[in-house]
Amino acid sequence: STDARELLVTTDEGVESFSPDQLRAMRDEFQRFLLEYQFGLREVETKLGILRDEFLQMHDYNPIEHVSSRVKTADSLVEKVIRKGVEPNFDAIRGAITDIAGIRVTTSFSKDAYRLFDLLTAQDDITVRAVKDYIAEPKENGYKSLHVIVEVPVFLSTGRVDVAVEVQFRTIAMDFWASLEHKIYYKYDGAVPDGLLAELREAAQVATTLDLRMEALHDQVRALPRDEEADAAREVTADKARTLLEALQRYNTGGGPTLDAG
Ligand code: 0O2
Repeated sequence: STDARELLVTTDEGVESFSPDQLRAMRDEFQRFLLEYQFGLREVETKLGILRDEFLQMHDYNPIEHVSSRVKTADSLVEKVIRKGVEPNFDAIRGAITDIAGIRVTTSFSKDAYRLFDLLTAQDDITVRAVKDYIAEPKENGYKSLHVIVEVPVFLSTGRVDVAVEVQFRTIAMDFWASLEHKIYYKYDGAVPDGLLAELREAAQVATTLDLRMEALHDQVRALPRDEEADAAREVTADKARTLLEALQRYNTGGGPTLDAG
């Protein structure tokens, strides 16, 4: 006789039953499996945050517009396991599905996408598992993005695990295009009409042209010599502000009203 609370699962091999304790253990194992990917994301996000802050400090320039990240939902993971015919055990899933943890890095310009890719993948605790450069070689539909699967070590109480994280680098224009294409693709359930596909390809061309023109403009502006007159004016204003501050400090400490900052 079977405990009423047991779960019966029908598989090709017949009917299997799971007790509540077994189900709880499976749930805990699944949660722990996904948690490793959360930690992997955190490690890579920290690395990207450090690169961004250091860039700002050293070059007065922020190469990152936006970072978003997600761990695949259980539903979407199960769907992919079935679609790809992966053995339903954690080791097989770990090996076969490399986008359980995903980060998207949006940059202003495509050279920043490559620069961040180089800086991240050069770090000696990062192992590169695969690279797909859809910026250099866009997909047939016009999709552009630089993808890399990296492995990052995560240190748990039980020891080290190397976690796979997919990082996608793309410009704002590429991201705008990809989000729209994604929505259209899902709306038509994959069967997008030919006319719309052609328009999407054309829009991808426009996005590429925009990227190139914006990058050229940006390079021109950065190559301009600094406006020395404006620098001098800023210096005078800063001097006046300092004098005023000193006068106010003297006033506060009883030195009397000597507000002669000019
Ligand atoms: P989601 O919802 O973003 O997670 P894979 O299916 O991942 O095992 P594949 O297709 O060879 O293998 O991987 P690839 O080419 O690196 O693409 C993976 C991800 O890139 C996709 O994840 C999308 O996020 C993005 N991507 C790839 N091609 C396209 C495209 O044509 N249009 C758009 N909008 N995004 C694309 P998912 O899991 O498909 O989707």
